[in-house]
Amino acid sequence: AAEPAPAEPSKAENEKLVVGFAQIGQESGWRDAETADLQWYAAQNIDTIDFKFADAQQKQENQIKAIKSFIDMGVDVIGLAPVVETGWDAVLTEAKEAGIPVIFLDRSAAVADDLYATFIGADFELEGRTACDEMATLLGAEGGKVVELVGTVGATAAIGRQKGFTDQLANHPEIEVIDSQSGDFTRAKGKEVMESFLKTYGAEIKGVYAHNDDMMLGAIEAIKEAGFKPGQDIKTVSIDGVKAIFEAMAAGEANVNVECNPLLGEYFFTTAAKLKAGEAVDHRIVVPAEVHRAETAAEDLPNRKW
Ligand code: GYE
Repeated sequence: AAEPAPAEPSKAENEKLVVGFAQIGQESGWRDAETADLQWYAAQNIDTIDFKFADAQQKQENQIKAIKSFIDMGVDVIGLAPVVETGWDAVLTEAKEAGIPVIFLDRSAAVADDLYATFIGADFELEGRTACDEMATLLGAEGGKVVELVGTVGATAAIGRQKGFTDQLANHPEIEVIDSQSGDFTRAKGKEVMESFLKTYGAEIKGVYAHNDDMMLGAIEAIKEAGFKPGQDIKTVSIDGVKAIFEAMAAGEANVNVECNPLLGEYFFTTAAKLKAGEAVDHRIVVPAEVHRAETAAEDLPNRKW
């Protein structure tokens, strides 16, 4: 009998777009959605993309190790979500010397312009200013005291979200931020910090601004356990747009969400392909977003993609 025809040879490895991505970890629902979207996009394009994914478990040193191993492998493009903004010069200089372009995805780093090709991500200061305007609307003419749950200290997303909100307070003198503490973008720490805010300030607190939904979801638990009604006694504004915050809004336990889009797979890989081909890309690619409020949360819920 004739031998079966050999399977179509797969595209030679070196013809594929080989991309390494140094992910931060799994601190939030937002980041899980981002990772899932990157992996989904790569899987859809398995014939043309070879995706190497590293989870740094929240540690910068692990991200640096991952980048070094991507350089050793000779990948075409490196992606990095810098956990904090500083401490990247040495490893990014190595990537540059190896001729490998670097994409900052979802957060940026404080380095010279020639150490990275582009930063793809949201406008965090705009998110912060928007959050402040929304808080002002929720608190009305009377205004009130607000506490702030800050993201990871030194992270672009935390720096910008704090600055935007603080700058915008100039237009809302009736609002006062009485305390700001980091909850590291996690639900558990958000709850812990909110518990301590409630112990210190109790019924004085009229609003909570959280740099992400996970911290707000923790804060909502703390508020309920302290005997207050989140969404009523204490108004909430948080950032990201994960399903759980839409559920909380639909249940009347949260008020406003400023969306930040984690579905960055297409942005990331199409930009990486251009870089491999030697095409020019914008040095800053802003991912747009929207505001969602409790009033429409129940309708919005079935359409949420993350
Ligand atoms: O908002 C937060 C995550 O860097 C934009 O990081 C990202 C932020 C996101 O952990 O939930």
